[in-house]
Amino acid sequence: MITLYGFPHSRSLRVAWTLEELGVDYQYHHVALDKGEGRSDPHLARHPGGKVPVIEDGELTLFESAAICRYLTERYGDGKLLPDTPEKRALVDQWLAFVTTELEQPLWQQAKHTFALPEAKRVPAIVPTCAWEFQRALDALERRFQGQRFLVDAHFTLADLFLTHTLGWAQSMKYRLPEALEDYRQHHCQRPAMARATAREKTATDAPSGNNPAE
Ligand SMILES: N[C@@H](CCC(=O)N[C@@H](CS)C(=O)NCC(=O)O)C(=O)O
Repeated sequence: MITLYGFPHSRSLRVAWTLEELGVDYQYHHVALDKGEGRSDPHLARHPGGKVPVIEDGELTLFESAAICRYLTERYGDGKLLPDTPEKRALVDQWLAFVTTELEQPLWQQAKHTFALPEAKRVPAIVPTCAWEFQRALDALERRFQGQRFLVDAHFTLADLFLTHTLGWAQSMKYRLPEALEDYRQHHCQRPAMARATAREKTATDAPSGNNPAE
């Protein structure tokens, strides 16, 4: 069975959501990043940077949320979450790269310099530049987004899953999204698989330590 190593409200939700969309069985291992568990030897053996998400699937250990979700859809998707032509799959990859490099990075920089980094490492003066960069990426997205329900093809793909998740970060960081994008985000957030993934994350987090699979 697949094991997902994750932490609530992090990028591991993308993986849990993908697994739920695909209907693939998995166990969720909560990595207590807030207690330094990411830097433990067992976790550093899974991810050299001590981060989440990571999955184990048989002999394969894989990190990086986009690579993991892409693998899962290739391996277990059976037509779900990926279009059926190379050209359309390339467009999904384009949006995955756009979301994880252009859109997410300014948000993540802002989060790091606001609360995520140790206080002594934060540079608060960078925050307005992050906001400016995020707005530029959002403007670029808007130039291509015509209020459609899906980014590629006529059904929900990984591109929509990643964009919805990342727009959720923006929304929780108090950015005001253009109405059409906020409508798109809210619509996809209502997918039952997203609710199941969030519930799964919460159950794993609330479980007393020792309920995780053995290290
Ligand atoms: N590019 C990576 C980013 C992974 C990442 O930064 N994960 C965060 C949680 S969202 C983490 O584990 N942070 C712990 C740390 O930096 O020590 C991905 O998409 O998987």
